[in-house]
Amino acid sequence: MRERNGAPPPARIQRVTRPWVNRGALTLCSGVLLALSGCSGDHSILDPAGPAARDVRMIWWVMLSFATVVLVAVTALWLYTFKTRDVSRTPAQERRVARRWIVGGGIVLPVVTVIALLAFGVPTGKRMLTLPLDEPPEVIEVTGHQWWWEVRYPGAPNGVVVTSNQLIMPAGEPVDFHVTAADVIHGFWIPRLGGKIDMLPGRINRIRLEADEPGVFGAQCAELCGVGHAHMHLYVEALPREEFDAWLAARSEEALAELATSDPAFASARENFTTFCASCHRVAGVSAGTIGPDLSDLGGRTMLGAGTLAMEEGAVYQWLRHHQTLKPGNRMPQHDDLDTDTLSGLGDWLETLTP
Ligand code: HEC
Ligand SMILES: [Cu+2]
Repeated sequence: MRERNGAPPPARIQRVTRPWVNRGALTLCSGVLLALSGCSGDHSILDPAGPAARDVRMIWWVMLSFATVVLVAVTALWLYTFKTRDVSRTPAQERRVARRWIVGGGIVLPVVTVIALLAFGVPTGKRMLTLPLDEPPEVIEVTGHQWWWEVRYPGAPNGVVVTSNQLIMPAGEPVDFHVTAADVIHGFWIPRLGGKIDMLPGRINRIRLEADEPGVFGAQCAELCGVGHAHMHLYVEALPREEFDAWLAARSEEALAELATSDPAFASARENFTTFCASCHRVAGVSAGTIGPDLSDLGGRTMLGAGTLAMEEGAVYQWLRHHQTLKPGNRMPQHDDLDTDTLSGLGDWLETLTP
């Protein structure tokens, strides 16, 4: 090798041995697998459990396919621009070609695209509207609070039933949800049933959803609403009509009041509740607070704190003692001033409230 200007000869270039698997392909594969793992489960729009959600999934596939076609077409056009220009065209011909692209790509294509997508989107949206039906559907009112859910059944036969952090609905029939918010904007979304819809303070939004079969579905507040947003889960369960009616009947004002006040063993717990908790919480027959969740049927729930803590023996005490650690920033004051006996007495009593 000839040396130039006294510089040392370039180091011999080593042949780079290729790794056994291509790293890019590996990354792509794991990315796709990760994305696919979101396709099933409690919160997946690709695993619908009702008519509205099936429509939403259809639109999703239509839009994905359409977007793929557009991507391929645009890529083809982009490659086409690398072709050598036809220099034999006169300026007038050039202008005509340019105009064709503008009219075709800028007007015809978007108009056709938008019409095609509307043809799918409008009927789906219409299905979720609360239009009049021959037989009026069950109405369930859901109010978003920072960071819990209030659920009311205005059509219950023995007067309005109120519960919190659980939404029990009849299966196999349309249900109208009237949603609103008490403080900031929240989002009502049960992905496997359809939706979603904003919950706005001072306004009632309506959406009609249906669950084909009885089952349990996940729901999560779908609008960033403050520090507790991630801990704002809603337990949704669809029951056969007869079980749903029995569920409502067990939560009449009288039945709940009887449940809360009948056991003399919890007299002191009830007294403590009236002193320390009644200003914020309602327990039918005992108190009427509305700042926090209604606790009248607390013992029958599956979770505490909107999905924060599983309901099991002693869970209510755990909540009362540690709720600011379990759900940081939540709107219930820490009760460090109350001793263990008082709190566990309250917990034991509330856990018996199982209609
Ligand atoms: C200043 C109002 C306030 C007071 C006083 C208060 N709470 Fe709460 N409580 C709340 C709020 C707000 C929540 C909802 C917290 C969340 O999940 O974000 C809550 C949640 C709860 C929950 C969980 C409910 C659920 O649906 O999962 C229980 C149980 C509870 N409180 C019991 C009590 C008891 C017992 C007392 C009395 C020692 C008490 N609270 C005092 C406001 C209050
Ligand atoms: Cu929220």
